[in-house]
Amino acid sequence: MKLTGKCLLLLACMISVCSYAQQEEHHIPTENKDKSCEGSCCCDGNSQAPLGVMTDHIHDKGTWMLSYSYMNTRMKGNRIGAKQASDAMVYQNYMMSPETMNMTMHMAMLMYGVTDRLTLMAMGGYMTNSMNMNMDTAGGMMFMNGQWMSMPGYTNPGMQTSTSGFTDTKLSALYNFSNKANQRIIGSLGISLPTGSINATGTTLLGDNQRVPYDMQISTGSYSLAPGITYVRKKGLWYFGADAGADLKLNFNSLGYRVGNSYHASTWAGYQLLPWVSATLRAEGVHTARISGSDSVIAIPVYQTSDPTTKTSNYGGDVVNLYLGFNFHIMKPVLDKFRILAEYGMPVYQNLNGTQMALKSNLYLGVQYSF
Ligand SMILES: [Cu+2]
Repeated sequence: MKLTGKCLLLLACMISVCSYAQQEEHHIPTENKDKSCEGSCCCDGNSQAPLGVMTDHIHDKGTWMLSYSYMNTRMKGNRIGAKQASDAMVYQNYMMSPETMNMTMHMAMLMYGVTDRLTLMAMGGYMTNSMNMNMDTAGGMMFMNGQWMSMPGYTNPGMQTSTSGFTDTKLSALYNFSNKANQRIIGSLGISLPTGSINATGTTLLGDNQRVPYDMQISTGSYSLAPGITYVRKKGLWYFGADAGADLKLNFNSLGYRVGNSYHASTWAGYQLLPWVSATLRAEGVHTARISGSDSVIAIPVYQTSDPTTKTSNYGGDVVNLYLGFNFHIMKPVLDKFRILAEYGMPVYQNLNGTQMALKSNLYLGVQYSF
């Protein structure tokens, strides 16, 4: 019932947009009809969506875009549900407590306009994860010969581990349903191929070169489908947008588990401060489901009672982030082919399943080159 209503509303919107666009076609003033604005508009100046939204624009037929993005996600401390949890609280159920985690990705993306409405996109990258863990030093615990032993007076230095490798490869198609010059309605469909590793090794309780838990792996090991819809509109120096999408894992991976599906929605507003720079504010909500199944190497009792990141029930949850962004685009010869974008976000709400590391910040930096 609810879904039918939403579909009808969407259909009505699309029909009105199309008929309005047809009416408007004859009234577009000539100065707005420059080549750069045909097919994929809202792209003039800096009126582009913030960097964290990747499905906001398309390219004119036969044109390309190459981009590099740097992405950094930091986590610090723990949460049990929506509440902050101290190490002492984590130690009530586990011998170890994650302290910080740092995820960095270098991502390359290529876009190509097949027609003025259809753009294809491919992306892949290289990822590095690192994590620090504290150990229950109050109990003077030490892990020896496959078990925890009490050693009064002993202070455990904790544990560091890191992994790195090439990520999954994502291929997407983006289609603009809108005819209007000052807005876009882009439907997108992506497929992610599990080219990254789920066998990455690092330091665990059992020593070096051990397979690390799920969050330290580079890939999910599953094929996934990513449908999405993005709306962008420009009005004077302002621009607005919203998007919603999902990442649906299609199969259990070769190690016998499936990372939870995720669903996201965001909305933003941008304002052109100067001809070459605009600022954006964005709110984003993300829901991630739990992991199904488990990796038998990770699901052993000694891990499960020691390290919260080894338990599949400690994955997934809801997070709301607020982002501030800047888009730079200088409309001078040569320079107009480049765009520089930056976005920084922090969570304002997080409610996580079980005991988990809390998100602290997301940073995105990108350079885009159109040709
Ligand atoms: Cu592009």
